[in-house]
Amino acid sequence: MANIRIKKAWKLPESAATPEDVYVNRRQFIKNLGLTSVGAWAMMSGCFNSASEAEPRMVEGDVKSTIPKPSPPLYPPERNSKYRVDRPLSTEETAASYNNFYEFTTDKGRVWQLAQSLETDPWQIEVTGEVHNARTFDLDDLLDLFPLEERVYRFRCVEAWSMVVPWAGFPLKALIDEVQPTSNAKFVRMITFNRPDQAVGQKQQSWYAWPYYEGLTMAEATNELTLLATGIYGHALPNQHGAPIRLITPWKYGYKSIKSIVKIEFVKKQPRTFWNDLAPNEYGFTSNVDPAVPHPRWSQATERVIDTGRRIPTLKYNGYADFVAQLYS
Ligand SMILES: Nc1nc2c(c(=O)[nH]1)N[C@H]1C(S)=C(S)[C@@H](COP(=O)(O)O)O[C@H]1N2
Ligand SMILES: [Mo]
Repeated sequence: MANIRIKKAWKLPESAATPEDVYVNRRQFIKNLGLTSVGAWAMMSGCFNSASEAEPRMVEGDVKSTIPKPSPPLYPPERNSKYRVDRPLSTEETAASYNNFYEFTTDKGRVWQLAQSLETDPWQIEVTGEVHNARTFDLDDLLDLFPLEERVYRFRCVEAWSMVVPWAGFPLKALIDEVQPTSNAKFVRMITFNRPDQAVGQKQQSWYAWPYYEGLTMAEATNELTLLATGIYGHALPNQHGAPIRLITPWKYGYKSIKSIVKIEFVKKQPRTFWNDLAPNEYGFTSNVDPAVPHPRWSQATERVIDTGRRIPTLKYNGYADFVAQLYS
């Protein structure tokens, strides 16, 4: 009896869910609310109703209306041809209308509409913890300090879709050199905004452990591939890609590439991460792309190119073994 009710109650949210979250969604929701009785389920349906009353702000028009214009002298930055990919670029409209950004919705096709309510200017990033020069930067301070470059990278989501896009950004290492970590700093922890008033998914999907948090080892953070991206396709990031600044670690599954960062903290111990806390058996801390290690619910041997739907073989470290394999030997 209780089982039937659970299935029913989940019918709606699950239809909108993605492979990445479909299981944890249900499990975590039940765990967090301690839902064991029919009474508790009645309470929950009340919370769904009130959530759906708050109409999220949506943009009119098509995805092109959400894409910023190039704005010299910053955008477009010069392309660094050291980082190239032997596959065609994804089209900008495809990449900008197929996103994971749970702060807004789990529906990849609607993130671009809902994410426009995030206010990204002004924006500050606090850099703190085990560093000699702890400091809060305005986004403009970072753009003054660190020259942008364009890099074409592969991008691979754990859900087995992939794209190739030109990011604009600067190496995270440049910021690390600026703030001077102490010898105690062994890991970097990064955190996204917490603004349920601007992010309807944070408001309505309260069972997630907002704000989103991620982490890297110092060796990963200072690897030359690791970017703080502020732009894509020759202009500033549109909100759906994590404006105004997000991480890019192209050899790791996409969930490591935390969006809309507000805090970077240098710490002694391995930090916890959002997806690992939700489903430790499915999402690890390191999370390197590896075709030989299946996700518990699907193979990682191939990936679906978002532009064509074609499946291609997945490469170890997403094709970046030359840059990062030595980190894991
Ligand atoms: N703050 C935050 N960062 C996030 C996510 C998220 O839900 N919230 N999703 C991650 C996942 S699962 C992926 S695949 C990428 C998607 O980046 P894109 O939408 O720019 O392609 O963002 C990552 N960064
Ligand atoms: Mo992802």
